[in-house]
Amino acid sequence: MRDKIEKILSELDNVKAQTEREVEDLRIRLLGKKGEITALFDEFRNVLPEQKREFGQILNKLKNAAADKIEQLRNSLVDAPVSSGSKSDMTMPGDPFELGSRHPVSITREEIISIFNKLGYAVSEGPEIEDDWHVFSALNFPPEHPARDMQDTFFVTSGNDNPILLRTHTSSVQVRSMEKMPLPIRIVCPGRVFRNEAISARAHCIFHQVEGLYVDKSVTFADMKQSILLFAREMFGENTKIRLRPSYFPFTEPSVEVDVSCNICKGEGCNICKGTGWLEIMGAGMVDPNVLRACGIDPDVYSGFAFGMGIERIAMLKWQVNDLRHYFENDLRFLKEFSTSF
Ligand code: 2NM
Repeated sequence: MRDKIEKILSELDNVKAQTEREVEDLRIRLLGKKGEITALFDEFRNVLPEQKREFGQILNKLKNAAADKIEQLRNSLVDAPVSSGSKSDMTMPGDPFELGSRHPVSITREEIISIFNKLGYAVSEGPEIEDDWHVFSALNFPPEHPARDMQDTFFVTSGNDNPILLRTHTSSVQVRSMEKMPLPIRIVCPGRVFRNEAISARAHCIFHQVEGLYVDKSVTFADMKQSILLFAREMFGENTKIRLRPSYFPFTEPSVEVDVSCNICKGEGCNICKGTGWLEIMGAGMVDPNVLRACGIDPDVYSGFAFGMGIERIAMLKWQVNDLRHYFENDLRFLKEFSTSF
């Protein structure tokens, strides 16, 4: 019996454990119902009466030493969970967390702006809640123009001679710039605009525009054409061609609609360009002398060109998105399609 006790004591001095399982196995082997120390207590019944005192003491010491050791091993595992297989393994790859991605409208807006930055245009911004003067009157809209109708424009206040409304284009920012900035002016105006329209695959009551304006002495239609061509080549590829069709806007004269050659079918005709080989991207024109005058600029000295495009439309052409509503629904399945762009 003495030998067995000595053996267990020396084992306790040297025992090590890596896991809680090993500690528990040791406890069961020594102190469990059929454990080695438990068995020694059974044997103790047969010890001679005169030796009972001595053996009783060393058996109790052994039992306490075993219990202490097990407690100590368990604590050392809690203090150092890294070495424990049942705790987290710090060598495992971390939980991935998803990075968000930029919205396609933001990506496109920044691409448009950066192209015009290279051509010397600064960015100018202004209020979304505007007055009639900056959205309509200064831009040569006649008093009875249909765009001034409740059907087309969201009004905040009505009734007085300069109602407050949500801007229907960012030309209002250009009016403010012409009123305040020193000449020459070369700016692009990105922003949200609002129109009282039924929502469909092609129209939305809120969308985004970039409008551009260049006013200086002797700015010509040829300057406008070349600037738009440079933009189109940067945006849609170096072989892109442009085509101007006569149009009408109250604020420009002459006015044009600008098409780019379809880079899907290379002009052959496909379902994106509806078989025409051309895609409409913007409106443009020479700023009407009435607009310059309304903004305090002498049209006999200065001239300018302006243009405007819908960002959603440019983004639809860029990525062949067929329904404008995707841009406003924030469906992650759609937004994740653009995650490669920074
Ligand atoms: C367009 C088309 C043509 C335009 C005109 C002006 C301003 F303020 F100079 F008169 N800003 N933007 C303009 C011209 C906008 O959007 C389709």
